[in-house]
Amino acid sequence: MGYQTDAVHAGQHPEESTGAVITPIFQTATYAQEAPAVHKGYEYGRTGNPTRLALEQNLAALERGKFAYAFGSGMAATATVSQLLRGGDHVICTANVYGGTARYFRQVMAQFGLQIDLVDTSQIANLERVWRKETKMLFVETPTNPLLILSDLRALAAFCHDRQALLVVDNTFMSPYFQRPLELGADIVLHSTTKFINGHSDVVGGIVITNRPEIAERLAFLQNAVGAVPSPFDCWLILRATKTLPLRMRQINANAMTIAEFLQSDRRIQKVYYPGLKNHPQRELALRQQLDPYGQPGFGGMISFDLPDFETAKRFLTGIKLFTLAESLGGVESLICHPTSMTHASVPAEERRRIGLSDGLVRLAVGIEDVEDLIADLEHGLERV
Ligand code: P1T
Repeated sequence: MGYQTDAVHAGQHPEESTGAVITPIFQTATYAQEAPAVHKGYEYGRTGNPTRLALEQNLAALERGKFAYAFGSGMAATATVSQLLRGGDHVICTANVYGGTARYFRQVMAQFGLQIDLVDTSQIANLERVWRKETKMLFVETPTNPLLILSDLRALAAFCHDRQALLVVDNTFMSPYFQRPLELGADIVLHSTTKFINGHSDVVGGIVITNRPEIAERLAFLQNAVGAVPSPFDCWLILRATKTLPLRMRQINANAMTIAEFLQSDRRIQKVYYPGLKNHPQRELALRQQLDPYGQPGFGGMISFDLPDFETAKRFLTGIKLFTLAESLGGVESLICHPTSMTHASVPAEERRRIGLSDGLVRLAVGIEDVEDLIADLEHGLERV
């Protein structure tokens, strides 16, 4: 089926007992059994839920994968994927990941004996430098949060598979509409569904998708054994949102391109980070790797730019009204954030400097509003710079 058809229909069919067109919210913790171990495929709400299953099947289809498992947050998805590993194993993670991901590996998994290196995964030489015989997983975010640095997924998949390690990709920033890492050779894809997939800033959730049956079996086990599962209502809200994912992503992408060009033409802004800009150092990779299901390139809705320092950024941010100052991204409404004091505050200052995340950096998550209104709002902020 075509991608938009899958977005609307995959995993869903009229409900059998009533004909309800929309998959119901099966708000139940448990299921009646006819006799011990005789049931309709559902035993207990943590183990399985029909609304959750519909969402999982829908998102598997959109990532062009076979198996998907839903979680209560993006971090719960990352945590469950990391439990595929054992103490003593070594993980390499993209240095400039979402701050919470770096915090999780450094401050939680390290306590369980996992060894971790954070490196710039855009350069394969960096992987060769830290690779060891214990390296079992490469955890990549592309483009990164918030500096929009890309990693070449096809090259990384070949590199990992030569060495019997798993390539895991956090695809939150592109959404499956503009990037499908399984098609490029990744073993596992995960998302914070809180972002573009749900797209309405009203649910926190996560999803993990794979094509490999042995990984799927272990993930299904962990989903039940660890239990970081989402509620049926949250699954239903996300399932409702994925029907419009292609429409939202196209509008977000068009708005973001216009805004990135506007920002780049303004002399008060030092540097704009957006892979769609002609001078982005990795635009050629973006054109190869970030494609919609119909083969058209897309660059997503995330834009960052440098103002001279924190004080200037603060003045700019207090002049903004339509973009809401808030963490998160991917909703229909535009958000703006100051990574150093907000999303990446848990990253040590020295590490932020090392990866080039300046105190004056501002991050936009562009929504679907009229782009003229968004630009007028940014102009108000720039008057204070
Ligand atoms: O917030 P949660 O649903 O647990 O997802 C964590 C997460 C994972 N991966 C990426 C790339 C993310 O951006 C996030 C969460 N990010 C923000 C809240 C933010 O404002 O960047």
